[in-house]
Amino acid sequence: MKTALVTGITGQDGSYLSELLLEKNYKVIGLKRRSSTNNLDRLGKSINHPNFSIVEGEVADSGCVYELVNKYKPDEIYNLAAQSHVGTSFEQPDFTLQVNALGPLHFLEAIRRFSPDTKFYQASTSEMFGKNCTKTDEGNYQDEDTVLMPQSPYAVAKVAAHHFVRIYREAYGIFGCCGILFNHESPRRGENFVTRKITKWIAEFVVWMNRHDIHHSDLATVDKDEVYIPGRIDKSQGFQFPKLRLGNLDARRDWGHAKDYVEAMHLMVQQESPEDYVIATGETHSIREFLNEAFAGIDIWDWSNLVVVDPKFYRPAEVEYLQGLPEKARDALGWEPRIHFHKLVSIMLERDIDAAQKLE
Ligand code: NAP
Ligand code: F7E
Repeated sequence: MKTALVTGITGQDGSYLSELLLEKNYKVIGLKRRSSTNNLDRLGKSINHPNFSIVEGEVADSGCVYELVNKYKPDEIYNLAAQSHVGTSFEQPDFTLQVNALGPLHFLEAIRRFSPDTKFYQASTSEMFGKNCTKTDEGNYQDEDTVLMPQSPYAVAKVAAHHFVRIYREAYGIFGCCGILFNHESPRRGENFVTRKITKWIAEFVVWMNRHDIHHSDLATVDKDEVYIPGRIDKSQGFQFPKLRLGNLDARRDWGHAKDYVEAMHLMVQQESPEDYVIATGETHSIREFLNEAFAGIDIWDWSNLVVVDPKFYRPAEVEYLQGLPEKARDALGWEPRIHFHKLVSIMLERDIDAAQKLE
């Protein structure tokens, strides 16, 4: 039985990856940082599995990481722990660098010193491409050869980690690989990422409409300049609903489903030699298109008076265009995404509506 240490176990990807590895008969050790509240909600399917355990640890603490790697000497380490919010990285650049760049360095150094046969997976990201894409007559895209041009402290930290993995691979022969994953979402996505923020808002809005007997025809009269969507009875508290406040609606992302993407992580680590792979769907959509698709799911075709563009959610520097070309992963790993944009939006919306209705 193989042992895998998975950092970031409480996050979206950590939860799906732990389920996949347990299905494959791994012993999974999940690394969780100390927290004053219980944040194991996403781990419902793994937590009571006999081959699953949790250890507490902090990836920015080198001593802690060295001790863990030396103690368990796992067959595989999947380093998913990160301050993963790009917007937050502008407010906490120093902390983001410590966790996202030094964290992986600590693991590589621990592997070099104490467990050289351990295989290492690093969660790299499409954010590393930042402003850049490869331009062709057929269209623009990013792949493994596209030059990295990060646009945020988050991305700079991830680029540093990406190069650390390459250097440890070349200098010390460590099996280290990086998955350059484009945005991937799911019903378990954090609520302050744009996709989940939208589907959760719509779900709560639907429940509010039903509770207050608001009909689609009532929405036509909602004033674009109002902060709230008024109810039919009066405008007092409870009879009004705050509009959805978002930032840049024109940025484009290549969105896939996290469940598909954790399979790619595992496949990369099973290869003979360690290499880096772009993981993406190959499609790009704007936030506006995500809004169109999600609102269409509740039969709203014009959402312009329900959504407010709030500069508070703009980033000091933005990544405008992401569209991955996952040809290498398809050819070498046999990996292809099963869930594309339309299905992804409907899965997320349905799950959020279910959850909001249960809370009623
Ligand atoms: P996520 O839901 O935000 O999960 C991040 C995880 O890291 C959480 O478990 C978090 O713990 C943990 N963590 C944060 N700081 C830590 C620290 N100092 N020490 C130990 N653990 C710490 O992110 P995700 O979407 O699952 O993404 C997983 C990884 O892939 C991240 O590295 C992210 O940067 C990268 N990535 C994500 C995407 C995407 O679209 N989802 C795309 C490319 C790359 P708490 O629960 O305590 O906060
Ligand atoms: O933003 C715009 C925002 O925060 C997507 C992380 O998993 O994927 C994720 O990073 C776009 C940006 O994801 C709001 O400006 C508009 O253009 O959902 P996001 P992200 O920044 O792409 C990459 C691959 C990672 O590696 C990261 O870890 O949406 N946007 N309005 C908004 N974004 C947010 N969060 N909130 C808004 O209100």
